Parts: sequence; structure tokens; C-alpha cells
Amino acid sequence: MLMMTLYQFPISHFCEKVRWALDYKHIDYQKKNLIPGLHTMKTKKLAARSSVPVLVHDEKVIQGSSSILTYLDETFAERRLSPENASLKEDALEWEKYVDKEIGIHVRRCCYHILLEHPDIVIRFFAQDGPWYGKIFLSFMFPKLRTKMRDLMTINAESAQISRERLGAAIDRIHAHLQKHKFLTGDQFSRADLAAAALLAPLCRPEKYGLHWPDHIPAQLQELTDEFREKTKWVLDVYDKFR
Ligand SMILES: N[C@@H](CCC(=O)N[C@@H](CS)C(=O)NCC(=O)O)C(=O)O
Repeated sequence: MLMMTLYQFPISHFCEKVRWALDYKHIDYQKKNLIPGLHTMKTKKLAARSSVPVLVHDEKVIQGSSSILTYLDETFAERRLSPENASLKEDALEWEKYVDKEIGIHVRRCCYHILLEHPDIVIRFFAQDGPWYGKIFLSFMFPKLRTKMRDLMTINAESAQISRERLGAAIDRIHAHLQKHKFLTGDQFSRADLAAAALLAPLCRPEKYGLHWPDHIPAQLQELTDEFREKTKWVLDVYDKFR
């Protein structure tokens, strides 16, 4: 088998979906950590859009966490993450689509609204295990990058408040489901559980996420974690059992 390469950001929870899937399926791969702001030079050369994750395998290039999970299951049948049964598979994909939109986007907006005002922490996250020039580039360019990120992802006080409410609604929905069921889809761990847990992980900060969490978390981020703590306990449980 040719080497598999994941182009990614360690901080990205969409990339964590893919790291988790690769590890879960015991697939050997190498990570190429890109620097936010410089990443487009690589991603746009490889794929249609600028975003990570991008997986390169046997000359094939797959972009987007959901497409990558599908590709991995189609290429490596062992330890499937997509249920084999057609209607369960559809259900898992539906859940994944829901959490990508209702958790992925809103967790990111809420967290960045806080973290972008803590350049020391963010620069360390962005440069982690990346090229040697990452920290230098980021310390010069951070103010510009922050403005661009706030602009591109519509991150401001008002949108962050709306995202917090949307996030609360999605967490409530999953919590209610998990009161009655062990898993989001059927009676087995699937890409639905993986996606929901990975995308909520920045709030719960499990060790296996792949980011060196700082000892000191900004108070506002801790408040966000605390607000949802009770209803996201299952995330750490899923990490313990399946990550
Ligand atoms: N739906 C996409 C979302 C990926 C995404 O939003 N990636 C972000 C990092 S979390 C990114 O690469 N942003 C920079 C860019 O789009 O150029 C997926 O599931 O892969």
C-alpha cells in the first residue's frame, strides 16, 4: 500500500473526524500539518477548495471529512464506520450531516470568538508540529489572519451568541436521543457517534484529540465548557471506549 497523507490542522475538529477514523481503522498514515493562512498554497494545488482535511492516497485526492470517511470505508472494509444496512447507513449519514452543520460550525464560531483574543494560545495551536517557520509567520501575521478569519467565518459577538443557542439545541437533541439509545444510529458505534463526539471535543478537550491543550484555559471558554458539561459527558465516554 502506498503511503497515505492527511493534510490537516491539529486544531481542526473536522480533521479530528478523519484522524479518529484512520486510527480506528488501524490505517497507517502520515500527517502534514499546514499553517492556517498559508495552507491554501497546498490545498488549492491539491483540491477544489481551500479547506482541510485533504487525504491523498494512491494518487487519489479526497477533500472533506465526510467524503474521506466514505472513501476509507469503501477502500478498507475492516472496522466499518458506515453501517452495512442501507437504512441505518442513511440514518448515520443524516446524523453526520446534521452534526457537521449544527455542531461543527457553531462550536468553531463560539470557540474562535474567544480564542482569537488569546494569540499566545492560538499561535501555539496553529503552529503545533508544523513547519519551522510557522511561529514566526504567525507572530507577524496574526492580526491580519484574525481579521480574515472573523470575516470569512462571520465570527463576532452577535453571531457567537446565536451559535451558542444553536449549539445548545443540537446538544439537547443528542442528549435526549442518548437517554433512550446507546448510539446515535442502530446498536453499534458508527460515523454518526464519531462525528458528533469529534466535533464537540473542543468543548470537552479529551487527551486523544491530537492537540496539546494548554494548562490554562481562558475563563470564557471554561464557562462554555461548564454550560454544556452535563449534557456532553457522553463525549468523553465515547472517546474512552472508541478513540
Ligand atoms: N465540511 C468540511 C469543513 C472543513 C472546514 O471547514 N475546514 C476548515 C478547518 S476546521 C478549513 O480548512 N478552513 C480554512 C479554509 O477553508 O481555507 C469538512 O467536513 O471537511
